[in-house]
Amino acid sequence: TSEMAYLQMLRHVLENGVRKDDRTGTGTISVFGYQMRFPLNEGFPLLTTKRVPFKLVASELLWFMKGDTNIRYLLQNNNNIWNEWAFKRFVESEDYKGPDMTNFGLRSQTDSAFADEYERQMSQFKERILSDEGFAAQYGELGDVYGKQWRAWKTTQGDTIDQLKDVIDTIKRNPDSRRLIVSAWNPEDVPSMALPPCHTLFQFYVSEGKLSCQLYQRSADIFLGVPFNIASYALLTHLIAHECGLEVGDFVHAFGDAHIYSNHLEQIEIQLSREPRPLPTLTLNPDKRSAFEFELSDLAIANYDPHPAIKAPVAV
Ligand code: DHF
Ligand code: TMP
Repeated sequence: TSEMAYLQMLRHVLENGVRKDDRTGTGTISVFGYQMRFPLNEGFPLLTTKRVPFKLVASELLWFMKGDTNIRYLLQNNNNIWNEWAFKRFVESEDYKGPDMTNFGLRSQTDSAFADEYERQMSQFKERILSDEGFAAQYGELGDVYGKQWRAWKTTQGDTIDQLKDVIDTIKRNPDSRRLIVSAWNPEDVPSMALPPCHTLFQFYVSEGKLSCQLYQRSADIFLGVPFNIASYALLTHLIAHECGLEVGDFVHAFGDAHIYSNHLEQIEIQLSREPRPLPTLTLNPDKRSAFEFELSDLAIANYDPHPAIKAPVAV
C-alpha cells in the first residue's frame, strides 16, 4: 500500500541521516530533502502501522480552513495538539504567577515531581482558555499562523487576501494554471508566531480530471508530525476536489529538514516491525458543496483497522 512510502522514509532517515542538534535540545537524526507520493485513489493515507487519530487531524484542518489561530476551538473539540505552544507564551508572560516552567518540555520528561506540577499548571491553563473568553483571546492565540495566512494574508494596502478561496476559484476557472499556490510562510509575521509554519507552501495541479496537491514542509518530525500532515493534506485535497467536481490524484510530500528525534527511536523500531494493513476510505457528506461548509460530522473514515497507537514525547 502507499503506506510503504512512509515506512521507507523512516528507514531512509535511520540509514542515511546524520546527527544534528536542534532548537528543542532533544537531538535528531536528519536528512535534507526527501519526497513521498500517495496516490489518493488507492485509499486514504491514514497510517495503519500505528493508530492516527483522524478526528484530531480533521478538527485541526477545519480550524485552519476557518482562519482560526486560537487554540480555544481545538480544546472545544478535545484536541490538545497545539496546547504546549500556547502554554509556552503564557508562562513566559508577565501574567503568569505560578512555579517556574522554563523548558517544561524537556524537564517534564526527566523530573517526575516537575512533571506533576506541569500537568497541574497545564490543566488550569486549559480550563481558563475554555471558561474565560478574555483570557482565551489573549493566551489562546498562536499568532498569525496557518489559518490567518491561508484566509486573511495582510497586504501592504491594508486589506486581506483569501489565498485558499482564491486558489479554489482558480482551480475551477483555470485548472491548467501553474500558479495554484497557497503560502503560509509570511516573513513579516514569522517572528510573532508561536511556531513558524512547518508546512510552508502547497500547490495544486489538475490533469485528466484529477486534483493533485504537493506540500513543501520545511521541517518535519517524522514520527509525530508527519502522519498528521499526510492525512491533513490528503483530506484537504479531497475537500477541494469535491467542491470542484474533480477526482483525487496524488498527494506529493516534499521535505526540507526531515528528522527523527532521538527519543522516538524505540517507538519507530516497534512501528517498523508491524505489517501495514489495507488503507481505510474517506467519505464526504454529498449534501455539502463548498469545501468551507464541512464540519466534523460530514467526514467519515471507514474500514480503519490499525495497529495500536504508539506514544511518544513531543519536542517543545
Ligand atoms: N512540534 C514537534 N516537535 N513535533 C510536531 O510534530 C509538532 N506538531 C505540531 C506542533 N509542534 C510540533 C502540531 N501537530 C501531535 C501531532 C501533531 C501535532 C502536534 C502533536 C501529537 O502529539 N500526536 C500524538 C497524539 C496526540 C493525542 O492523541 O492527543 C500521536 O501519537 O500522534
Ligand atoms: P522548528 O520550528 O524548530 O523547525 O520546530 C518545529 C518542529 O515541529 C519540528 O520538529 C517539525 C515539527 N512539526 C511537524 O513535523 N509538523 C507540523 O505540522 C508541525 C506544526 C511541526
